[in-house]
Amino acid sequence: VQSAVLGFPRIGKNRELKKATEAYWSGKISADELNTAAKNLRLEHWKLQKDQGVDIVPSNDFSFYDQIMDHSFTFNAIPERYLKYDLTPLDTYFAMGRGMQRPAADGKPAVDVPSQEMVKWFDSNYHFLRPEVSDKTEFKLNSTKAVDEFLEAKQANIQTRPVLLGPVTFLYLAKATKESSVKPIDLLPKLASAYVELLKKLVEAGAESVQIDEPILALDLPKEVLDSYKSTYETLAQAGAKLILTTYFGPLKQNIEILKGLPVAGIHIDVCRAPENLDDTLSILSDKQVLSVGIVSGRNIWKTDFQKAVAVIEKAIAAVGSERVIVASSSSILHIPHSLSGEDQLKPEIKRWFAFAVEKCAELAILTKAVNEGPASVRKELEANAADAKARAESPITNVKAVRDRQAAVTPEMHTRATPFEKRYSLQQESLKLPQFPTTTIGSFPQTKEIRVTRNKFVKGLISAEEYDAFIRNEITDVVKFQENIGLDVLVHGEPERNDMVQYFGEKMEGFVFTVNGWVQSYGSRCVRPPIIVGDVSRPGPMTVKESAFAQSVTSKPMKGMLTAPITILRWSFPRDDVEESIQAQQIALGLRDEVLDLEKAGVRVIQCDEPALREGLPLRRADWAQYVDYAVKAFRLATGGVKDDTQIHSHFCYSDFNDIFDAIQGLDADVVSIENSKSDMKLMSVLSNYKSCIGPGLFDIHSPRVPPVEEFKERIDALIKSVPKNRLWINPDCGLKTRGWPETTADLENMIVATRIARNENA
Ligand code: THG
Ligand code: ZN
Repeated sequence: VQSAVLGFPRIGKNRELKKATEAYWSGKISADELNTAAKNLRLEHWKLQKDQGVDIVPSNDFSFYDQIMDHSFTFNAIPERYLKYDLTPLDTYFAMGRGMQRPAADGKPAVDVPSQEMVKWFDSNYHFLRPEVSDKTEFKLNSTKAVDEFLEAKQANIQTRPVLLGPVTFLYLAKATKESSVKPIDLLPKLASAYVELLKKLVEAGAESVQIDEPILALDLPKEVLDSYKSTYETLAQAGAKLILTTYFGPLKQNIEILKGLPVAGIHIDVCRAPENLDDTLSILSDKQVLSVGIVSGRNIWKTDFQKAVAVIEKAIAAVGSERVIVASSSSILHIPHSLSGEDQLKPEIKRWFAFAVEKCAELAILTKAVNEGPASVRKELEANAADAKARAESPITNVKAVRDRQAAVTPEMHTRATPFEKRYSLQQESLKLPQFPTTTIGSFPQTKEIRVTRNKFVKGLISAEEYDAFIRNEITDVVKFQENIGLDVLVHGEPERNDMVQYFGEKMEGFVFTVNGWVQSYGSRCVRPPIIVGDVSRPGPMTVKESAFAQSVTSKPMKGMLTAPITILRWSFPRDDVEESIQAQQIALGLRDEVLDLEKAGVRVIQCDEPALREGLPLRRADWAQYVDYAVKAFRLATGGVKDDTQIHSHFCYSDFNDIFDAIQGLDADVVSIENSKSDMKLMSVLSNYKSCIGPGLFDIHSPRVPPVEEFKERIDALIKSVPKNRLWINPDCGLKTRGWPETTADLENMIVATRIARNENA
C-alpha cells in the first residue's frame, strides 16, 4: 500500500508566493526572480511531503494563479482579446487571471482587458477562472509546464505524479465565448488529441503514472457528458500513460456506471464525503485496476480518526489486495492551511484536534504504515490519535448544555414575523418616514489606510481602548455627516471597526478559534484566514450594538445595523465535523437573534443581515438542495424573526444569477433585499417582477472606478420601474464601498441621489 497526496497548498508557509507574485505585478521584482521564488517553493513543498513520509507526491499542482487557468493556457484556449497586445506569455497568463490596465508607454500601446470570469470551485472556498472556448479555439500544446515541473522534481531526485485536470471536466466547466455558438463539450475530440500529446511527453520524461482529475463526476451530469467519457479516455489511452482517474467532493452515485471498463490504471474516490463510494467502486473495478482511497480530508482541518480510517482501508485491501490500494487525501489539500507550527496561541487542548496540510501528510504516512506493517508498528501514534479524539468528544466546549437546551426550546413561531410583509411594511414606512424610492448603501464605506493602521495598532496594543474608541466614534460621526449632507435616507455607520465580515463576529462569539497564519488561497494571490468552529456557538454579549447605537445617536435619520447572517458565518469558517451543519447554523442564528433584539432595543429600527454565501452553499447534487435551503432559510428567519412589526429587516446578495436561489431568498421574508444588478441584465429584471418584498437592484458597479453620469442612473431607474412596483423599489449601489476611494464614492452617490430625486418628481 502506498500513500498519496492529490495536491498541496502552493501559497507557502508565509504566503511567499502571494508576496512574490504581487511584487512582480507592481514591478518590484523581475519575471526571473518570480520564477526563482516559485521554483524554491515547489522544491520545498515536495521535500516537505516526502519528509512526512508520503510515497506519491504531486507535481503540476503548483500554479501562479489558478490550476484550471493553467490548463486553458497549456492547451491554447486563450481568448483573442489577450493576444493582441504582444504581452509576454507570463503577462498574457496574468492578464487572463486578473485583467490588465496599463497606459501607453515606451512606444507600447495602452492595454485594457478584463480578466476571465471567476467561478467557485465546486462547494469549496476556492475560485477558478472559467475556461472560454469557441469554434476558433485551436487546442495544441502551448506550454510544457506539466513536463517541466515533473523534470524539475526529478532533477532533485523526487519522483512525482503529475496532476492534470481531465478533459471532460475542463470542457464541462468551460463556456463558449460571446461570439461563438459552439457547445464546449462538443470540442472534446479535438481537446483529447492535445491531451494525448502532453501525456506522451510525460511518459517520455519518465512519469510512472499521471493523476487525472474528473471532479464533475460528483455532480448531476447530462447523459451526453457521461457518454463522452468512454471515447475520450479511449483516445487518452493511446498515450500509454498509466492514468489514475481522480474523483472527489461527493458520492458518484449512478455516474459510477461510466467508470466501468474505462481504460485507466486506477480510480480515486472520496470516502470522507461519501463512504458509500467504496462499495460502489469495488463493484465496478476491474481486477487490475488500482483503488485510491481518499480517507484523509482535503477539505477540513480536523485530525483523521485513525481507527475508523484503518477499518476502511483494510476493507479495500481485503477486496482488491494490498498491491492495488493507495491511501490518499480525499482531494487536493489546497483547501487547508499550510501547517500548525507557529500556531502557539491555540490552547494545546484544542490544537491537538487539528491537522493542517503538513500534518495531513504525516497522517497519510502513519495510516499506510499501520496497514503495511500492522498496528503495532505505529502503536504510539494510534494511541495518541485515539486519545485526541476522546478528549475532543468529551470536551465541555463541544457540548454546552445551555446552548443545547436553547436549541431544544426553539419553536416554529420563532421563525416567523408576527405580521405579513404588506402590513408590516406600511407600518415601517410610517415610522421611518421614508420617501418614495428610499436611498441607502450596503454597509461599508471606504476603509482608508488610516483606519487599517489604527485598527492594527489597537490589536497590537500600541494604543489604548479609549483612544481607539474615540477614533472609531470620530470615523462614524464623519461618515454619518457625509451621508446626511449628500442626502441618503437610510444611513450606515460605515464599519471602520471591522476586519473580515466573518472573523469580526467569530471573535465575539464563543465556540470559535483563530489562527495567526492559517491562510488558504481564495483566488489568485488572495487568501483568507477562516475562523474554526470548535464547539457549541453562543453570543456572550453585544457585538455591534455600541457602534450602531452611537451612530444612531448622532443623526435623526434611520441608522441601519449591519450583521453577517448564519450561513455566511458557517461557510466562510471551517465548520465542525462532529455536529450537523444545520445545528451549527441554528446556534449562530440564536446568537444573532439576541444581537438583533439588542439592536432594536438600542433604537436601531433597520437591521441588515447579509447572506452572500447562501447561494454558494447549495449542495452539489440537486436532490440535496431542499434540505439545505430548509435549514439555511430557517436560520435566517430565526435570527431576524423576533423583531417588532415596524423594525425593518434588510439583506444583501452579491451575485446576479438568482434563478437557482430565488425561492430561498423570497423565503427569508426580509423586508428589503439589495442585489447586484449593475449589468442590468434583462433575465434578472423578469425575476425581479416576481419578487414579493422590496428590492434594491444595485445601480452602480462598485468594482469599477468609472462614475456613471446622472442620465445613466436615471435610465436604470426608469427601466427598473417597469419591472418593480413603484412603492417597492429601493435605490443603492450593488455592494459595500469598503474597497473604493472617497472621490469616486462621493461622485457615484451624488449622481445616484440626483437621479433618484428626478425620478421622484416624475413619479409622485
Ligand atoms: N471572508 C472569508 N471568506 C470569504 C470571504 C470573506 N470567502 C469568500 C469570499 N469572501 C472570498 N473573497 C475574498 C476577497 C478578498 C480577499 C480574499 C478573499 C483578500 N484577502 C487579503 C489578501 O489576500 O491580500 C487578505 C486580507 C487580510 O489581510 O485579512 O483581499 O470575505 N472568511
Ligand atoms: Zn455585496
